[in-house]
Amino acid sequence: MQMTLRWYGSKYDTVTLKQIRQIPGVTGVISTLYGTAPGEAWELEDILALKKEIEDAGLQLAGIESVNIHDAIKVGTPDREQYIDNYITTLERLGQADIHMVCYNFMPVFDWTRTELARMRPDGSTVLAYTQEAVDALDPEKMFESIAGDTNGAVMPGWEPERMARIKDLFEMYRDVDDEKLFANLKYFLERIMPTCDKYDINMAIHPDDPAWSVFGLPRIIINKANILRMIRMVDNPHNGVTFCSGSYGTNLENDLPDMIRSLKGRVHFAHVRNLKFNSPTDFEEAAHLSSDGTFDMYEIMRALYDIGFTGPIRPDHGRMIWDEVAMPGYGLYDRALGATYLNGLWEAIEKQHRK
Ligand code: DNO
Repeated sequence: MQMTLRWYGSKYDTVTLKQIRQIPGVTGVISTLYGTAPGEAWELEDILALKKEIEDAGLQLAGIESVNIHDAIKVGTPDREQYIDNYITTLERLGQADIHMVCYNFMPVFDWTRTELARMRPDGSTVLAYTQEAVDALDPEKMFESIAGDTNGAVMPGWEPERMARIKDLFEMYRDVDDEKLFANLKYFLERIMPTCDKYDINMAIHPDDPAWSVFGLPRIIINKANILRMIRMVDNPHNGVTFCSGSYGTNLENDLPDMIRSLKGRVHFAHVRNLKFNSPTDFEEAAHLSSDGTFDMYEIMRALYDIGFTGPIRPDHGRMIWDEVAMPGYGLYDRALGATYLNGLWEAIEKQHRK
């Protein structure tokens, strides 16, 4: 595996490439062309400029998170052809730039969903949190406003204000889309892009829906072992793979995370590893990465990744806000650096134990 950190680019991130370079064992970053809209074909020169900036700082651009999917593709409207063509152009240019991992998601309307961005924990750190009760009491159109005050001035990926302004229309677009339609539209998209992925050796890594259940009555399909295996098999190509995100699949306590990883051998192209602490099955908060701070056994998660021979990029996921840092919720420097170091430590121990 290659340890990386997500980086939002010098225009948007409070964390610098120099700081990332100084975290022991972190050799790459995961980034994207922030400022592009879903559906646009990316320019090769913009991709190369991002790559050069990262390489000049002594790091590698280890993959893209995300190349977002236009809603026409998820809904399956006739204009999806144009947007798939644009997606293919972007993939070709990424391939030409020698980039081989692309993370994306297939969530309708909302990307990841949290009801609090700064819940205080007993140690004074703040974390992202979710309660089903809060979601049930909320008008979906008010979702964005309800958390907007806690973003520390950052634009949250997936929650861009332009997108939230169209929320009513988006809900209308998805009115007739159920799980089966969403699966069919995902299959159609994957079949169209796989030849390009084969040509340029690009691993597509679908991100799970977070939380791993339907919110506001919208269909959500990338939520559990049965569905993810269905997705892998319906387009049976090694480039059709997953982002294994422990914090997203882990929102549903019925998901056995190490078992899911083992069942996805050869198809885990990217890993997001973080821990959650449950106060009840429908109330959870993001904990430190350390197993004892939350609910998951992080050693078992890392061991499963090791056992399947995982070689792709991995990143600590959302961190707590600690030491008075002011940054994008979940994406400060300090706690993610602690997370990377801890995950590297687990990996070293597992590797050495295995060699004995
Ligand atoms: C949240 C992230 C997600 C993820 C996308 C992938 O912090 O994990 O926004 O990047 O769902 O497309």
